[in-house]
Amino acid sequence: MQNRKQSMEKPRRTISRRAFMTGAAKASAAFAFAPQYTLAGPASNPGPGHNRGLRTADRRPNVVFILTDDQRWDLLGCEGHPFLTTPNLDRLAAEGARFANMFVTTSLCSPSRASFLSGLYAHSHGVLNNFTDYPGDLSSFPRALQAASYETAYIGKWHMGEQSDEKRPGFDYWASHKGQGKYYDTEFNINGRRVIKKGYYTHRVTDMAVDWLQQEHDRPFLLILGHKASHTPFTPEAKYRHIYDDIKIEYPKTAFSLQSKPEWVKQRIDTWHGIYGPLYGFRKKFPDRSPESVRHFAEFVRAYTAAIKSVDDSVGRIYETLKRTGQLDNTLLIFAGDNGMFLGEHGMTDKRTMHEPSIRVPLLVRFGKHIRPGTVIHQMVLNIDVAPSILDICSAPALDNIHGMSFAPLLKGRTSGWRRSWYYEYNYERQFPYTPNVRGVRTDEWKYVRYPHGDGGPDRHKAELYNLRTDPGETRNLIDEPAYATRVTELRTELKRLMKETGALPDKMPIDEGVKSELPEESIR
Ligand SMILES: [Ca+2]
Repeated sequence: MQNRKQSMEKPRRTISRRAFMTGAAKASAAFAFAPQYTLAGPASNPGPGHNRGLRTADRRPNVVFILTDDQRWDLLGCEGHPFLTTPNLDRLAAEGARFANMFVTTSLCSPSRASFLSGLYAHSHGVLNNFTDYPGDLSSFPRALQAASYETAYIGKWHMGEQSDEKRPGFDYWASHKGQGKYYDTEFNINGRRVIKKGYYTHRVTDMAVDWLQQEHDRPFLLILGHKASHTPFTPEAKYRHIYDDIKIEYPKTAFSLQSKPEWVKQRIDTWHGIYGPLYGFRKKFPDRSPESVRHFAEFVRAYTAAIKSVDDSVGRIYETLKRTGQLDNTLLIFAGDNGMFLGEHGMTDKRTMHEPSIRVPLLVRFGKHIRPGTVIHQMVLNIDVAPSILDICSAPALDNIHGMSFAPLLKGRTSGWRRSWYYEYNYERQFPYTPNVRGVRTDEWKYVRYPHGDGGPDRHKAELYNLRTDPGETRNLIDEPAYATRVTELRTELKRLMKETGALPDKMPIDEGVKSELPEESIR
């Protein structure tokens, strides 16, 4: 049962029985991709990089999970990007499945990463900002796979707990670093030994991943590869730095139609997270509303986009390594982003809000013959679904009392019982005073977002209502139109139901102190 006395700092990890029934219980419904395994005796067909010691007929799948940073959903060739090409990522989609409606439940790095690992909402796992580590006593899918005798490795950006690069629970092999890392010459902690990896981040973590994959593994394995790209400070490698110099880039139209939006959206436009602000250093004098200063915005978009080119190359190397070592078709290969990114929509940069460019992320899944090539999943899938899905597909014991659902049935075309609505949450950060407290609900057709003050009184800002079918760009906020009053009432009821179901009530959050023009401290930008 929910403990109503728990403090804001104390994460709430218990959820209602109903939540359990709609989440974990469905997730644990029998849907075996892989046969139950038994560990076997001596290797029958040893060779470099091949699984050894498992009877072929009983072999469980390997898992390779690649996570990028701040890559929005359409930063992919296969999503119809106007100039970016991503042939290696497109191949995953062509040979497996692309999730066209994949969302994060909190659009912020660390909270979302913790949701990917745990299958829980931020209010339950407790990683509510970018400075909190993943709780040492909290279960995760890597810990569950390790307990099920998987060999586990984490390579790359972890980004939960700024000050520690120590090996986290659940991993046999560890190569990560403090905080954000750097695009060049990052110091890694590799199983307790600190080494500066000279060169470009994306390639160095890929080198380590390829080396690890090529080792002999006598058990099925999990590799998580965490990329720094395409997070700020956007830094493409030299060979891609100028590939988009000739591409003309302008502010999107929605930046100039804020009439129906709440006031905080209009205030954000001149800040650290707005298009007339400093643009993460691409603009030196700000705010700058002059038409010609769009050139700084264009440079920012080009650099952000070009940084993904190296990630695509990395995915190609991982793919080829799996293929060369005979593991490709027995590996569940998952590619995802941890949160979205505004490229000027509604006058915004960054993420955190509940608008589509912030909450939508890529999700590609390849798993040999188990997924029909070119599958496109349209159901709404969430970051909290990844952990239960991996455990389900690997026939590993499910995590108890989580919020996510296994998407494995969707890969087989079984859509009945899937969610039709979901809850989004974000808490105001004093260090980044450009986004309010956000509580919202999204369905296939509708989105309703409210902005609580945090003091239990009336909301701090006007709410937002969008019909996503007729207005996917969220240009017309319908909240003030009397014709939609009944719809608002329905969505408010649904929001409350979802919050109750996920154990989010009573709802605790900081006080919203409003949008401010000050820049964040330099050390946390
Ligand atoms: Ca991120």
